[in-house]
Amino acid sequence: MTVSSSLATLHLQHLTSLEHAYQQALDAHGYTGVLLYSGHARVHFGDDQTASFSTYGHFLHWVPLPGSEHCWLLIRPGQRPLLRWYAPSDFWHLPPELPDEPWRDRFDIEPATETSPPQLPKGRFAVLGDVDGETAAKLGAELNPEALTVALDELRVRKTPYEVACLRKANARAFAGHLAAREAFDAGAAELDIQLAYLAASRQRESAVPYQNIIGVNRHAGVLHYQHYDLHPVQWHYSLLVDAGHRYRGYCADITRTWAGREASELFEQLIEGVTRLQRRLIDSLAPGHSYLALHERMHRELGELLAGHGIVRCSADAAVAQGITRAFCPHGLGHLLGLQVHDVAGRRLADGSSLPAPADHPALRLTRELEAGMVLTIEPGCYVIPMLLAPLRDAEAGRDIVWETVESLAPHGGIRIEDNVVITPDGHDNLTPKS
Ligand SMILES: [Mn+2]
Repeated sequence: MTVSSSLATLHLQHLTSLEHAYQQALDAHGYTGVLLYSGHARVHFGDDQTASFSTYGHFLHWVPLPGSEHCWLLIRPGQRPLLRWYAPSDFWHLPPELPDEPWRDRFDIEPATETSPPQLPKGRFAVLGDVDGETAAKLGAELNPEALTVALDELRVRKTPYEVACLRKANARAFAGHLAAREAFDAGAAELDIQLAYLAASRQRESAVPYQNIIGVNRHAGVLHYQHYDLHPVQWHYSLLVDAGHRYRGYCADITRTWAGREASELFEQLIEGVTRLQRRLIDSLAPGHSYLALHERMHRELGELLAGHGIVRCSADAAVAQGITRAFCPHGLGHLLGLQVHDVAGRRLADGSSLPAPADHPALRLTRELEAGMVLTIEPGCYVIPMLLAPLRDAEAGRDIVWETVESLAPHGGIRIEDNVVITPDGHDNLTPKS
């Protein structure tokens, strides 16, 4: 067995609750069953090479097979789930093998050498996933009906103990990578070498990470989704921002740390400390019933206090928020739901499916719901010097409240983000990210 017996047992309990929840959702929407497609990697145009690939979340919700392609899972209430497992005879590749784990006994497993879907019995079926209309029509199934998709998305919002255990494990592995990344930076490594140190310590290949790791040295730390890995070490070491995760049985970690380099200013070190403390205060207050939007707004107020307290703005915290100054220093949301997708489903919807959009002045906020026990989410306040966002303030009235000399002194450090992954419990919360 490739998994601990306690996790295997939790997985079986997870399947039991999933069977019940699917039964209710299918009954409520009048379906005989649903066929979930794993998806498959896309071939580049005019080429025989494929892009990296993520298996569909609703498929992974049942089976811990990230990376599996051309597989189908048929769910019918009261019957054993049918897994059509694609394992072609192929001497070019190693044919995939199912792990030897107890969950297999709960499924009817049908090995397939063809990519085609299983035949559907009589009844009203939906097919969910990256499937074309022709295939769905041949199956006689409704393709990605929205109401059912929304209902199944909602089942992923509150995590079972199995899912929390997987997310905790993903966090532990990612964290080992973060420590190695910091060590590599302290030893003078280039961004690419920091990335490689991260991958080695977290034991994963680059194509398996849940999202492209962000390894930003100096000004690159201020590029929110910085996408390159410089090959050459920098001369001056101001800062390192690493936003990087791990995928365990499909479940994603999403952790960010920012470290001061040898040449960092004292103010930047104080700001890292300040953002870290701000982040911990926000985490300390997490419990069911809180509005995530209110927490996001609190982040801005406390960021205003941090800017005022360190002489980066001359105005009050409230004035910094009101004039949009804090939004220029932190244009992203406080965080998002986390699970089988790094930005997990249903963050901006109510349980009944009605939408709960982000407010106009915080369009990037990915989670607008009230917190509930079982939700896993990130808390990731940031503070950056982003020239494109600060430039318009220079000539505006708000610009008079900004101490530009100090901002310029921070610019070579790029920015700061501190991000942990937290599960909401019935009486509070549990931080899944190891302590630094
Ligand atoms: Mn995140």
